[in-house]
This record gives sequence, C-alpha cells and structure tokens, in this order.
Amino acid sequence: PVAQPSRKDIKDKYAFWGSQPVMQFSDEAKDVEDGPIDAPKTVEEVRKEPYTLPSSFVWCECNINDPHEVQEVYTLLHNNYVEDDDAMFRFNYSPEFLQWALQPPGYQRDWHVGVRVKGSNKLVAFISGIPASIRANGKPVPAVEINFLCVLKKLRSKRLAPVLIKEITRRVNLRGIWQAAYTAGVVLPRPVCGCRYWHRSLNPKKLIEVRFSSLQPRMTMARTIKLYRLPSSTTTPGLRPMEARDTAAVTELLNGHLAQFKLTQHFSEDEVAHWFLPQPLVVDTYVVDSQLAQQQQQQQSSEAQQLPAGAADAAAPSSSSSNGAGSSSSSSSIVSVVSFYTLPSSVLGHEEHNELRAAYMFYTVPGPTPLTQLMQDALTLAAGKGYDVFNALDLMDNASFLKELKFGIGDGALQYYLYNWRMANTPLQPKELGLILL
Ligand code: NHW
Repeated sequence: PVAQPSRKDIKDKYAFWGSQPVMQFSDEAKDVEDGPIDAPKTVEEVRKEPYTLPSSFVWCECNINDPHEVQEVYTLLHNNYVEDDDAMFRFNYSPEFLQWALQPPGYQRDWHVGVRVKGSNKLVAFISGIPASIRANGKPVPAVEINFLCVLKKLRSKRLAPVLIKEITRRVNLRGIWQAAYTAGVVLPRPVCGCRYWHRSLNPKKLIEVRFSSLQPRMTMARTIKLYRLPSSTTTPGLRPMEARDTAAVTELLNGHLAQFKLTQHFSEDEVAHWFLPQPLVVDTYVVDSQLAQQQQQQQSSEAQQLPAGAADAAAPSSSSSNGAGSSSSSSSIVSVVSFYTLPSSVLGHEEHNELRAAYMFYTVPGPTPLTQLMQDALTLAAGKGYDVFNALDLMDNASFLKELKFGIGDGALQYYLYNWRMANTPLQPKELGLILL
C-alpha cells in the first residue's frame, strides 16, 4: 500500500468533464495541434456572479496568512483529503506547508476558495489556484496550478466538486488567465502524461510496522534494515544548503535544465526564492558549490600532507570534485541543485504510529554531478533528518537512478492534466515531463 491515490477505471461517460474544454479520449491524435480549446474570450465576457451553491452553503475566501483560517483549511484536509485505496494513509499537509504552497509570488487571495455552512460557518470544501508560467511543447502558457480540491466526506457525491471547479475557473478567468495544470490519482479526460510514484525506504522497520511496505520473502528485519542503510554523511564535495545569494544562479540552472522537457514550468528569481529557499519541514534545497568543493579539497590535501607517508593518497580528493572549478564569482560557482519537500501522511487507526514522515523529490538539476550520486546524497540527508520514506515520480531523468538506489514502484499512478490547452504528441512519456505539483 502507498499513500497515493490510485487509478480508477476509465468511465465511458463523464457528465462534467465531457462538457469542459479539456482533451477528450475521443480526440484523434493526428488532429491535435498545440493551442487553446475554447475560442478566445475577454475578461468582460466572464460571468460576474459566483456560481450558485446549494442553499445551506456560502462561498468564502480563505486567508491563508491568518493562523485561524489556515488551521481551518489544515483541519479540512487532515480529515478529508487524499487517501490510498485501502484507507490506511491520508496526506497530512502541515499549516506551514499550506502557507508556502498557496502563497507564491503573484498569489491571489480570491483563488483560495472555501465553502462554509451557513450559520455554523464550518469550512466544508476547498479548492485553490496559484499562478505559474507553464511551457508546453516550448510555448509559454500563462496558467494556474489547481490543487487541494477537497469536499467533506459527508458531502461527497453531491456534485459539489464541479461547482468548485467552475467557480475557481471563473475567478481565474476574471484575471485574464485561461489555462490550468493539475494532477490527480483518478483518470479523467484526458491525461497529458501518466506517472508512477516510487518509494525509497529510509526507516524500513517503521514502514513495515505501519504496513506501508512488507517484509520481502526470505528477508529478515535485520537484513532489511541493513539493505536500506545509508552512509552517515554525503559524498558530493561542495554540497551545502541553498542560501538567498544563490537565487540568481539556481534560477539560471533550473530554467536551463527544464527547457529540455515538453511540459514544464519556467521560474522567475522571485519564484525560485519562494519555492527553493530552505524552510524547516516544508522544503529543503541543497546546491553543489564548486568553490566550496575546491576549498574542501585544498583543506583535505593540506591535512593529508601532515599525515604519515602513504596516507596522503587515500585522502586525495576524487576527480568528480573538480566540477566547475575556476569560476570566480560566488553566484556562478553553483553547478547542481537538489531539493525535496515534506509531506507527511497520517497513519489511520494504528496503535503505535500516527504519522509517516515522507520526503518528496522536488526539482533537481544534476549539472556535472552524476544524478545517482546527487540523489544518494539527498537520501542520506533525508534519512539523517528522520524521514521514514523518500518518494519520487518516474518523470524527468529519474528512471536512471530509481532501481539502483533501491526505490520500489508504488501502486498509485499520478495523472497530469491541462485545462483549455491541447498539446500535440500526447500522452507524453514520463521522461518528457518536467513539471512537479505539490
Ligand atoms: S487531486 C486531489 C483531489 N482531492 C481528493 O482526492 C480529496 C478526497 N476527495 C474529495 O474530496 C489534486 C472528493 O472526492 C472530490 C470530488 C472533491 C475530489 N479532479 O462532487 P462530486 C487536486 O486538487 C469529478 C477533478 O459528486 P465528490 C486537483 C468526477 O470525475 N475532478 O464528487 C484538482 C465527477 O465528474 P464526471 C474530479 O467525490 C483539479 C465529479 O468530480 C476529481 O463528492 C480540479 C463528481 O463530483 C479530481 N480529483 O468530490 C480540476 N475527483 O465528469 C481543475 C472527482 O466524471 C480544472 N472528480 O461526472 C482547472 C480549473 C481552473 C481553470 C482556469 C483557467
């Protein structure tokens, strides 16, 4: 079992999605050209009144900066958001994470849409959008990313979700944006790409105890623990946490790297600062700083010279540590980036454990550092910080390290979608995809 939603069989009729400007299963691949699906509209043509809710509910804007209101959204999601098929785990996004995820540069408060019960004021549904510059087949597509769609369990199957989706669409359209990207575990018309989650055990004993994973045949617990043991320190010279002064360099590296993918995001410096500067229990980003690597090597070799004869060779720096050496400005000495975010899952109905601490791979730019080595270091750092599992999708170049680094494939798929945008040559292969939504 995994903490991800799983695939639902493709239905033959989608009452709501069949009426929306999204690619349909019936679209012939040969006819598909990149571009919007709906005829272009102006902001003036967009409906001014909110969509009608059943009479006992009202719309609200959730102020994510307000400690009480972010707690209300947190509680709704904590009790009602995505579960795995067997209802053993449920995503448990923290309030701090929600503040980060929902308030990037250019965020709009009226895109944090809630539904409350009239009278009691209880928050019973939520959907959010944030601005993002998407690139699809090389074309810039100003868009929103939609996330955290949630309806209270007791109010399910009453067609509230389509109303939430139409209302956020209206509010986004009112600001002159006509496209969106989103992901879901369920199959809807029509995925631009289907990805799989892979899981790397960091704390196999706990993962087995909570039945996230099981003891493999002919394996003992002791052997399993040994199999997944990681080194106590990282190996890439010059690896250090990202700092504000690295922002320009990281932006350049990231956009340069992402340009090769068919569906991806383009980041401004402000966005990079927001999405990547480390925040405890929200996001971790490490950079490889070639100047630091050089200093570490010099220090190592001067230490080695003070060692008895013969020991110097063993302490000599490895050749991979000369990456990018010779650059003089501190910003351009950054050659690689690796990042992950923190998304725990609640463990449902277990006497001993109530939380699974999961790190999720975020954007990574290997540069001259071998990706497998960089990811091994990310696993080492995550294990050191006490995470139980490290999750990664099979997108970008990830297939190159997953098996070697002992990730196992999960049973949940993650589908990627675009709203009001047709993309030629889809579905993409996961290795052509360079977009990560939270
Ligand atoms: S995916 C996570 C979604 N949330 C959860 O799974 C939490 C637990 N589940 C729930 O809260 C990440 C409910 O089951 C939800 C559905 C609310 C999911 N995406 O109200 P009804 C995101 O947040 C369709 C889209 O009766 P319900 C991304 C379903 O196929 N549609 O169902 C969100 C059916 O339509 P059909 C989904 O169970 C992206 C209709 O909803 C869906 O009470 C949103 C049934 O509605 C899903 N995950 O509530 C789209 N799950 O055509 C954004 C079900 O089949 C689009 N449905 O009849 C772009 C908008 C912005 C555009 C701007 C230009």
